[in-house]
Parts: sequence; structure tokens; C-alpha cells
Amino acid sequence: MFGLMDGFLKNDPISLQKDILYHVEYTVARSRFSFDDFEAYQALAHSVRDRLIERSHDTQLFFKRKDPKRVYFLSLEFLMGRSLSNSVINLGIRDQYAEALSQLGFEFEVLAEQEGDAALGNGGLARLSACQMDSMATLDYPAWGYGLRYQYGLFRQVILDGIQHEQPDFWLNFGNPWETERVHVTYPVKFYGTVEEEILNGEKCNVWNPGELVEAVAYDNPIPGYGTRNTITLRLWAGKPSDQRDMEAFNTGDYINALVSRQKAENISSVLYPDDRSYQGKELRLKQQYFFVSASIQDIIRRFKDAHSNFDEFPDKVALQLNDTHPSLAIVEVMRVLVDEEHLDWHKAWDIVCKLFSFTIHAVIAEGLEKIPVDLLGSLLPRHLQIIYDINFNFVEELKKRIGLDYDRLSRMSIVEEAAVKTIRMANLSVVCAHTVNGVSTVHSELLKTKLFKDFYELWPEKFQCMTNGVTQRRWIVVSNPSLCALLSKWLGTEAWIRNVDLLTGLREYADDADLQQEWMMVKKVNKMRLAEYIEAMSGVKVSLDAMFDVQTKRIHEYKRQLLNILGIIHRYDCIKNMDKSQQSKVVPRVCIIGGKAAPGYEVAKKIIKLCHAVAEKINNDSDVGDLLKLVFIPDYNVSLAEVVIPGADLSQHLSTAGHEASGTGSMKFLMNGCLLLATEDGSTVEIVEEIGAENLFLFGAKIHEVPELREKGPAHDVPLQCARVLRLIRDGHFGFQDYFQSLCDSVEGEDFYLLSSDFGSYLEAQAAADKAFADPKKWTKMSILSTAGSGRFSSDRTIRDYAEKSWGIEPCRFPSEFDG
Ligand code: KOT
Repeated sequence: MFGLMDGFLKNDPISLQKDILYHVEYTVARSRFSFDDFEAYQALAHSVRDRLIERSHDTQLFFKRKDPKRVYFLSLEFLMGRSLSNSVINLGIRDQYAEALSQLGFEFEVLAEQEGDAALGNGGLARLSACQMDSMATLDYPAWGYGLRYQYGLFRQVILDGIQHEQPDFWLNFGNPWETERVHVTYPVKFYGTVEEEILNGEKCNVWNPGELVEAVAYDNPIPGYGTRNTITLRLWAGKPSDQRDMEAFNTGDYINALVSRQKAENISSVLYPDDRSYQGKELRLKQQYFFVSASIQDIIRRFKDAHSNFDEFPDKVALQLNDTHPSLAIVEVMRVLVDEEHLDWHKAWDIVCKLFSFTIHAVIAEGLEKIPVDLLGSLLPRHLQIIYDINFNFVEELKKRIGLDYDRLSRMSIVEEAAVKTIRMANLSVVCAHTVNGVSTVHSELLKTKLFKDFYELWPEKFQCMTNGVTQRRWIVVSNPSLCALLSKWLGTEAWIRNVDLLTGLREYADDADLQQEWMMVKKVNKMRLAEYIEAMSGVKVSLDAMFDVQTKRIHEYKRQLLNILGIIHRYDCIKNMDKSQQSKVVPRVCIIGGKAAPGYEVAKKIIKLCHAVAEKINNDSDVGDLLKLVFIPDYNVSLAEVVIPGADLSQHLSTAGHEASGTGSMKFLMNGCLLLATEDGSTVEIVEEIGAENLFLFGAKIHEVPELREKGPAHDVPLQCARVLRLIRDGHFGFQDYFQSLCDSVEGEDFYLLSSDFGSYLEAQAAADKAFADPKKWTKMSILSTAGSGRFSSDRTIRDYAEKSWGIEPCRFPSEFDG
């Protein structure tokens, strides 16, 4: 007999084939006798989606029955990339699908390439959210992700003559098979208008009469765990015109304007802001923040009220995670709902709200903290501004009792900044309310305590925690590096490391084993071949597989110092040019690979991209240099490209000026893939050194505590000769565009805020050490094995356990099933 606990859908290759053909015929509406790769991908994706939906129903029903405390992860950005391979691997049915497809005459890998990236985020913060969702599902936590369903994701980067151009990312044009539109899950979101005091049941209360109403519609994206039936949901909101308001407008006869205003509603969720860290006080951005916060909070409260009637229990059932300050209006929104709509007493409501939130900061410097102009907030969300003032009043009164009338400190800690433009400090609001505040690496968390939030730390030391970032080994090894995955399972004698990555330490005992080394090098070679093929197809540059593949891929930022890398490459080029043949024969050949997007308005970053292209043009066409040095820029770097680039890298560079990178997560992905790091002692690198030992990577540069003094020395400090020579080559026009590049050179020889010149010598030494190690394959391979072996601590599984235990207070809630792998 068929039991309700059995899955409805079968996963043997024949059943999968039947399902794929069903979707070809009835979902994609093509003949099952004739369909192309893209149509096959669509049908395949729909058949996978069916299985995800089944599991997510089971998971939700189970959660409902158990009613555990849930965590709601609020983030304005999720950088999910592709879903197909990740889903079938987590479901444990990749091989069955591959077989089913091959009998139909298709190759799984080829179809997987048909999928576009879901790029609903900028960089580190957004990809971290995606990794954390994977870990929350895998570890069976009762979790939800909430965000915005942008119609246009992060811009596509197109390079013309070395200059970055931005083009829209029409990612939804061909439909998105992974999401389900929940037409019945909609909430009204209010904007503008006025607040009136009214008497209700003899009590004074504030009533917000909005000037604009927009409907939020839910789109659910299933996130399957690995080795479990649990499948959680990432719920993304899209703006839709509110019929209620529209009918009024249409009835007044203003047909055109009524239609235009419908369009405006959709604009709210239309575009992702492409700058990850500057706040320009844009109204649309604030609207986006409130829109997603309001819909999410309504949804969360609705779910709570389905099972509970007393808000005293709210903090026992709900944990709210703020991913940076972007969702921090949630604090104010919950206060508003509890006080104005649920009619709780202010102090009781505040007491509840303070038990709900944990707050993660990703910024490093005070200028990175979000501030919202009071005028803007007051016009868009008049009631929220009142509530913030009230929160601040109570806080400052409390503070005076604790610290006395230290006005400087009081004004630094105030949520309201009384400057020329009066603003709300969202980070202060979040620290005041959250029960835990965390940084994303040990050094960053210390920095928060000693610099950014020193005043708050002294007041509430117990709030401050460290949750070092991590990345998911499912995507960053199993999906993107199948050869390494197979090798790891073989040598560890188990696949258990995919759920318990600490087992990778078991590799250490074989680090000198000649057989493992041999196989390890083969795996790297396979991955380098894949990357080399991509490079040739994309740029026409042929690269030698014997060369060291040296990669720096990340957003282009001055503090990340791609410029230092390029100056180093010019130095290498200059050295090779000045060598005789016998000296040249000793040079370790390099393929330097740089990739990343610059924010559209970030002129300096765009100049760095142009310089990279100009230098590449010169080097790659110089027959004196040949295979000894190549430089390629990979345009439009995104998650799916990272899946090709990272496994193929021998060396990766993480060059941030010490004290500027909160954590860095790219380095963790490279580390897992046995790529050696060349890095400054910044962010999470400090912890990587603790795990793998300083002898297994190439460290260089000023340390965090040395930076202020070096900066003090300022423009007067000596530019080392080697650096000066490289800058002279640029200034003299060796790479063309002489005038255009002068300002980049000035920045190094002038203020040198990011300390390129003072770190240059030590950077070259680290590069020389890397060359030397690469020339000794046994040594290099051992270092590479030890890198992977020591990467366990940087799994997002560990990060999520940290959050669950130290901050959210939640327990796993695993669907009991014979199917749970
Ligand atoms: C966002 C807003 C203000 C300031 C900084 C940010 C920010 C920081 N966005 N992304 N990040 C990166 O977040 C990653 C995940 O924590 C870190 O690894 C990385 O160091 C940050 O730069």
C-alpha cells in the first residue's frame, strides 16, 4: 500500500525520464519528439522542482506540527547563482538524472550550462546569505530566508576597449523554473501619508493614514538540504499594484494616471542597487527596504498567530536575523505592529522586540554604516520616524542614568545624528535593540568592540560576539569540483565529509603520500584545462597548463588592491624583459587572472579595470615573453564563473590593506579547492593561518596595528625603487592611455592611503616565495593538500551552528523519513 509518508515521485532513471518528457510536452509545450538543449533544461528543471516542492511541503507540515522556534533570515541580497546541479546533488539524485538524460540523448553537464545565474546581490554579503541558506537546510534548522525578487539582478559587465559598461540583467526573461508565485500570499505595504492621534476604546493611539499602498506578492524558492529531506524556503517579495487603491483612482476617471501608478508599484522590486557600500539617501532604496521588511513581518506574525494568541510567546518562537542594517527597519516595524495594531503597552512591546533580533555587521569603517536622512524617512514612513524618536528618547534617558552627562558620548551613541543633514543611524538602532551583535571574523569582531562600537561594547559587553563566516562545501566542492570531490571521498573512505567537513583533517596523514599527490595533481590539471578552455574561448588567449594559474577575482575596490596585483605583474614583465635567455629559462611561468565588477559610479575602480586591459594587451602580444607571463581579465565574473575559476586556480590573491576586509569568503572557497593563498593578515586570513600554519601560505604586508603609523608618515614616505620604476613605465605611456592613468600613479606616490607603495617590497617577496614553492611540485602539492585539509572551520555549517547556538536559540527539526539519505 502507498503510505502518505512515501514520496509521490520516484527517482529511478525511468521515472525521471517519464517526468522530463511530461514537462517537455505539457510545461514547455514542445513535442517530446523534438526539443533542444534549452527546452530539455527547462523540462529537467521542472521535474527537479516537482521533487523540491514535495519535500518543502513535507518540511513545512512537519514544522507546523512540531512548532519549533524558527529563525527568519532577513537580507536584501541573495547571490544564489544556478540551482540545477546544486539541487540534484542535495537531493542525492544527480547520477539518476544523468542516466535518464543520457538515454534521451542529452548530457546533464551540457543542460546545466543552459541555466542563467540568479544574481540578486552584489558580492560577499549576498553570497554568504546563499551559503548560509544551504547550511540551514542541511542542518535541519527551521529557517526561512526573506528578501526581494528583483526583476533586474546585478548588472552584466561588458568590456569595450578595456572600459566597463553596465548592461541590465534580464534574468527572468525566459522564466524562472525554480520559483513558485504564491498568488494567495500577498500583503499590503503602506507608504507616505500622515499619522493622526485617535481615541480607541478610551485609549490614545496613533493611526497611520497612508498615501500609497503597494501589494507584496510572495515568490517561494525551495532550498534543499543535503542528506536530509528538509527543504526550506527562500521567500522573495515582488511589488504589485494594489487593486484597492486603483479602483478609487479609476473611479475618479483618471484612467491614465491610475495605470501609471500601477506601474510604479512594480518598480519597487525592479532593480538591485549595484553599489555594495555607499548610501546615497535614495528614496527607492528606502522603499525597497521597508517593502520587504513590512511584507516579511506581516508573514511572520501571521504564521505565529496561526498557532499562538499571546505575544509573550513571540520570542520563544521567533528569531529575527538582520543581515547588516539593510533590514533594520524591521525593529521599528515590529514595534509599530505591537503597539499600534496589537495595542500592547510600549514597554512590554519593547521588551519583546529586544528579545527577537540578532544583528550581523559586515562593514569595517564608520563611513560604511548606513544613515537615513530624517526628512526622507519622515516623508516615506512618518509613523516609523516617531517610533524611532521614542526609542531614542528612552535609550538616551537610560543611558544618562548609566554613564551620566557625558554629552560627547551621548551624542556618539544616539540613534539620531544631529549634523548638517539630520540622519538616523541604522547601526546604532540595531545595536540598541539586538540581543546579539556580531562581526564576521575574529579580527573584525574585535574591531567592532574596540573601534566602531566601542561605546556600546563598554555598555553591553555581553551583546558582542564573533561568528566567523563560512562557505558551503556542497556548492564549492561537490558541485563545482566533482573530480576533487571523488578524490576526497576515496581517500577519506567516506562521503560523510559533505555533511561533516571537519573530516577533511583526515587528509593530513596522507599529505606526503606519493599516490595521493599524484592524483591530487591530476585533479588540478583537469580543472586547469577546463579553465584554460574557457579563457581561450572568451579572450582568444592560449595559456600553458604548466604555468601557475594565479587568480584574483572579487569586486573591484581600492582597498582590495587589484592595483597592487597589476603593479606586481608589470614588475614581473619588466624583469622578464631584462633577462637573458638562460635567466628566462628559470622563470616560473604565470597566468595572471583578474576578474570582478566595479560599481557603476566608481571611477577609480573602472580605471583599474582599464589598466589591467592595457597591461594585458602589451604583455600578451610580446613575443619576448611568450608563455612566461600572460594576463587575462575575466569579464562578468559571477557565481557560475567562480565555479570554473576557483577549482582551476593554483594561487589566489587576497590583498586588502590590513584592517579593511571584514572577513573575505572567496579565500575560503579557494582554500577548500587546494589553492594556495597569497594574502595580507586581514579578515579571516588570520584564522586561516591558525588552521593551516603560516608555512602553508604566503603572507605579506603591514599588519593591522601598523597601518595607522604608516599612514601618518603619509606622502613623505619613500616609494621603493621597484615600485617607482613600475609607476614610471605607466606614466611614460608604455601601456598607452598615459594621461588617463596618471591619477592612479598619483594615488600611490601621493597620499597612498591603501599603502601600496609601503607593502610593495614585501608583496614581491611573497610572490618570489610562491614561485620558489611552485618550482617544487611535491612541496606545492603538500601545501595544497594541507590547505584543503585545514579548510573545515570555514564551512558555513560551522557558522550556522554558531548562530543557532549562540544567538538564535534554535534546535534542528528534521523530517523523519526513510528517504532522508
Ligand atoms: C555592506 C554595507 C556597508 C558596508 C559593507 C557592506 C558589505 C560588506 N557588503 N559586503 N560585505 C562583505 O561581506 C562579506 C560577508 O561578511 C565579507 O566577507 C567581506 O569582507 C565584506 O566586504
